[in-house]
Amino acid sequence: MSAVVERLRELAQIGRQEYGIDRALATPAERAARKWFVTLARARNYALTQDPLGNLFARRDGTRAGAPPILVGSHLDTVPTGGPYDGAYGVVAALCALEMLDDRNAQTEHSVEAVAWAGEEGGRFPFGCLGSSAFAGIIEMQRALALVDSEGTSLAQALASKEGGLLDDVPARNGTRVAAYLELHVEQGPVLEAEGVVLGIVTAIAGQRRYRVTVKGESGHAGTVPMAQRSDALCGAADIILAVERAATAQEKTVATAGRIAVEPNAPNVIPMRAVFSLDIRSTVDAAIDAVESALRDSAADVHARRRLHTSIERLESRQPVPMDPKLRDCIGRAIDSIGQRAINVPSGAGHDARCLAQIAPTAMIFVPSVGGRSHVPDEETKPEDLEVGVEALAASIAEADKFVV
Ligand code: HGY
Ligand code: MN
Ligand code: MN
Repeated sequence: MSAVVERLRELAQIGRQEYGIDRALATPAERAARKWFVTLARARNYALTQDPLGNLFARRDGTRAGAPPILVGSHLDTVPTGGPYDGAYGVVAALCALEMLDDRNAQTEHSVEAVAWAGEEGGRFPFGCLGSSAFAGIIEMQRALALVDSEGTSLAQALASKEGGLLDDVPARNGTRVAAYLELHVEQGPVLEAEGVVLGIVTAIAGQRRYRVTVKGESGHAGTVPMAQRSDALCGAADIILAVERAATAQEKTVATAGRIAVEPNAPNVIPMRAVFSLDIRSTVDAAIDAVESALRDSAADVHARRRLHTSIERLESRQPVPMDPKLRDCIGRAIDSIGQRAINVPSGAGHDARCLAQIAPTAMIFVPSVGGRSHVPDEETKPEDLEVGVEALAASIAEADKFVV
């Protein structure tokens, strides 16, 4: 069994729950995954560093002193019911690619660092790609550390804790210079499988906006308040969610999801007085997101008039679509040719740390197929042979990028 397959099986045991894998940022399971990464990297004497958010780097030295490093990686955290490949594959494959360069005595001018970015999923602390956003200067480090989870614990407190915090024996990282960034990831969509192709070169990462929507009404006795006199916050939230669904469906290549909802007082015989829900709207076309957002606002006004409800819409994140670097994509294309493989261009509907690194360095991504296009589910699957081809493509792309980047 290849190293990448074996290691992913091992990593999948860390944070395994009854229904999938749960490794939220700065929890014992996610910290254990970071420790696991350190053990593997230390076995090859890669120099380890971490930054204040828990981003973790394992460096294989290059030959040109002072050259900025090429970073290669992804994330170890998962959604609460995650599968074994989203993020984990890109981190494990980065280490395997460095080892492949070692075993082939392949020197690179640039140092190459395998990276595990902290908090990509944005599930526990409300900001996606948190570690890579801070690294790329998209969010101030202090603002990131001040984010709080649903229990009111700040990221700073979580990272200072023994059970989920920074690793004791890993020195601090200095600086954020990057020559280029490469990320290998499972596609999490159906295109490669449908086309019967093993490798995809990502063209762009979809734009994304995340909101917290609060609908306030009036509670009352479920048995005595006539329907016409109700200001039912949950019914209002349902109207808004369905209006957003209709608006997204009407747009090309646009999706919208209300993935999380909390109702107060959340009692079966009390009319809901408050409903708070998340909204995630994405598209490769920014104007399409605008259209869905205006449908959201129109629907909020409508439920105010019709149901006497008050709605507040908080925009938590707003990301433009991010094109991948054309020259680095060409590098990947040449590398894939050199290993006798074929690739197609494919957009990414999912968000990735690469969209942050693209703000500070030439950045590109490689996909391998997801069985049934499924991800963010426990039965997420990619064939072992495809995982292995991805590592070969990544190692060849590192060598090719090393010749091209400054
Ligand atoms: O939500 C996403 O697209 C990513 O998996 N965090
Ligand atoms: Mn991911
Ligand atoms: Mn994900």
